[in-house]
Amino acid sequence: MTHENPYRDVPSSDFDPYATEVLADPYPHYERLRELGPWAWLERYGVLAVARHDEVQRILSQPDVFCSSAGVGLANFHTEKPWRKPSIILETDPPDHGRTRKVVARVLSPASIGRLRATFEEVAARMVDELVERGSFDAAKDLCEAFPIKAFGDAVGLPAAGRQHLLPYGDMVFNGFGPINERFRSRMESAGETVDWIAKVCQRDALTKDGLGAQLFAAADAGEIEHEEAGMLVRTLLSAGLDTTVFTLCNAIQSFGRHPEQWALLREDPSMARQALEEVLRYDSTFHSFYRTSTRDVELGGITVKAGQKIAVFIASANRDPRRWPDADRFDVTRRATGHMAFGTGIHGCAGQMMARLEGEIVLTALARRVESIRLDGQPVQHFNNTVRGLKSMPVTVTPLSVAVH
Ligand code: OVM
Repeated sequence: MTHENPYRDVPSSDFDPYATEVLADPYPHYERLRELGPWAWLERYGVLAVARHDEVQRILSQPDVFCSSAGVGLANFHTEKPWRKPSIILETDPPDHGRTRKVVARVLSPASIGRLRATFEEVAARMVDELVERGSFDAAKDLCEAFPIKAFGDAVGLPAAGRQHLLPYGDMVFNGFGPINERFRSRMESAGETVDWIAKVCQRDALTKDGLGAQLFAAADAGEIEHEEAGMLVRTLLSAGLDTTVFTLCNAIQSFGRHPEQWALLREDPSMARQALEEVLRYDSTFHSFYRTSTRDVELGGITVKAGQKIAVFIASANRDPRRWPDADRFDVTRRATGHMAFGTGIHGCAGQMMARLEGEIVLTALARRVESIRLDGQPVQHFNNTVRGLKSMPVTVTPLSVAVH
């Protein structure tokens, strides 16, 4: 089925961002989309799309005109029923958004998460020591999944049992921003137990007394939000905080495995870890696309967008736009990658980005201090999801540095 293009000045495209072969390697497709012009009409889904850095940034910087309360997925909450209760931070607009965002921003502030650094470093050191000892392992499972599930899970204050539900839940959420396709449906078939466990651990009595979850409930005690809202914001931490960091770690190790000369730069100077992580996020963004909906007729990029229009925003494409980035397709940890939009931008820009950076920096630093070289043993196995890109398996062999750098 194709949707007729109501925009005279916008080229139509049969591009399907959710096709398996596109998800396998989206970048050539993004290039064609950017070359079509500032806008494209995706006839398969009946939405406008932007894929260039400039338009992506403009749209995300005008939350009053390009709103989130109609959902940030393909589904329009004004006309379709959301598959779960909308998020009270992601899928809301000002002024409602500001109240919840303020609480989450404090819980995830640099000062708050700075207190987690020493513990995170111990967890990473222990895991990486053991893996380097083994030599060959599945970097996706044994490190990129294991680290956030342990470190972030403990930080939130989750019980140890049941954490195997975290990644499948995120997989549902991120598939849910796309169409109701086979990928979403097959994930939902086994949803029951997962959703039940998530609901249970969003309750105060399931959480430790000193974690990030408890801090959200303390904000409710202080009258900043309702107690029920605190539980909803714990759900946000669990929705947005696991698959994203897991896949970012996967993409980092994969990029370094494929670019040994870049690994050599980081290994020689582990203090580059934070900068290198920014380049990973630019070059191989985890989050690929989400949507905004226009609240009125508005001119942008040479057209008049009609009120109530769903717009697909390809942030991973903006991060490869040659109009913004010299040699955009080159992975180069020495470049200035700040200004990438892997975390979005504007008032809805990732609230957990400092947490993500902390986790990424700590894992990369732990590796850089111990690992001479990373060899990918065969092709990593991709995890296919409608919105986020990462791996489910990445067999590697690492050689230890003869003298560990500390
Ligand atoms: C939420 C939520 C879920 C997924 C992603 C996200 C990227 C937020 O439930 O609020 O931010």
